[in-house]
Amino acid sequence: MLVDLDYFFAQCEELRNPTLKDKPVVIGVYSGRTENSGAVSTANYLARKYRVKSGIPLFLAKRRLEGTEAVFLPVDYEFYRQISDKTMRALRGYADSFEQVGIDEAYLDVTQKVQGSFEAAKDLAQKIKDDIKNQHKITFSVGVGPNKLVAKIACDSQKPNGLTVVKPEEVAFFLSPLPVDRLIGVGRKIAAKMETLRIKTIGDLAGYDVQKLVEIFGKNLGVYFHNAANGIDNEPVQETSEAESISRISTLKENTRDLTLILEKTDQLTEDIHKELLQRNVSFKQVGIIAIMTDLSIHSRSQTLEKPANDLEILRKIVRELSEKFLNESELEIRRVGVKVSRLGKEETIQKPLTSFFPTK
Ligand code: TTP
Ligand code: MG
Repeated sequence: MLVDLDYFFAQCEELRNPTLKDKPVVIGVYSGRTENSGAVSTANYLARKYRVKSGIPLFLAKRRLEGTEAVFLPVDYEFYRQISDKTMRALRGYADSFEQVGIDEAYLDVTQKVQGSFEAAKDLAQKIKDDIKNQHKITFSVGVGPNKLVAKIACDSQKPNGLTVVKPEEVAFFLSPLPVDRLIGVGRKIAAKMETLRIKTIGDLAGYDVQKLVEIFGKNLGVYFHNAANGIDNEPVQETSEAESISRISTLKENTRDLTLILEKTDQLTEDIHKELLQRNVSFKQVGIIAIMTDLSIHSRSQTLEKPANDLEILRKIVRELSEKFLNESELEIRRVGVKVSRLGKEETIQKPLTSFFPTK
């Protein structure tokens, strides 16, 4: 399966402000030169109706949305990363192996889970969509196929909130009418070159003599195009490891050296991190704080524990000690603070079940 979160950055903004849902929403990368210079990072589907999409200049997006209730927001990558992490962690639990690609996409190998059945895979995909919608209020599109290549194109064919299953015997029928540039690796230039060869669709490419493709595009690309057009792909889903640390960072209400104000913020961050530790059932062996000062310099302090822990009180105590110590060692006011736990371990390795302490016969 390939899972691709819907209009991701804009969906995150809707998540924290649901009143945006019935308005066109545009997330912009503002270059800062003038108020409107920059490009569209993404837009929700309402904005896309006005031909506003990733990559177009912001001034053009503004013009196309003139007279609407459109809302323009700057990218808040940290927030999107948090939503992404949470969603990816949930998705991971449904897969035999899991490979995240980019902030809003992941491949799930579910072959074992569904014992090779595409019917069962479809049901599983629907269940994942429902579960994650209920728990995290996030929607996404899923493509199910016999390999990564087909799953990806299947996913792209129906968005947002889509579920598209392409069984092995349907691959040729599904792929052949699509334009060649739907294949990864066929960009504008190559598509133009192919058009001169009268190759417009994936079907045209699939039927094209492979020797000729090799002559024109070289051995690697030529063979790749031939295989891809025929839906052949043997790339495994490559397990990506879970993040080895959990961190949170936040801007203080005002620049300050007041320990109470700082601890108020770090306590919040600490609680948040602790929730995630419990959710993931992991312990930590290292605790750190990060301070960004008014001159934007970044400082960190950390402490390593003798034994792994997962206790909120321990975590809070260390964060408080580190913060106090850091304040004594610095002079500037603090602008942002962060907390980080690392050297994470699976909980069962530290806290054995009670029964394990009973003598065994
Ligand atoms: P995509 O998955 O390509 O786009 P999307 O999630 O916004 O929309 P959908 O999947 O429903 O078609 O990209 C994921 C995020 O990456 C997107 O929300 C914003 C960011 N992005 C950019 O910043 N610039 C770009 O040109 C693209 C394509 C994406
Ligand atoms: Mg997406």
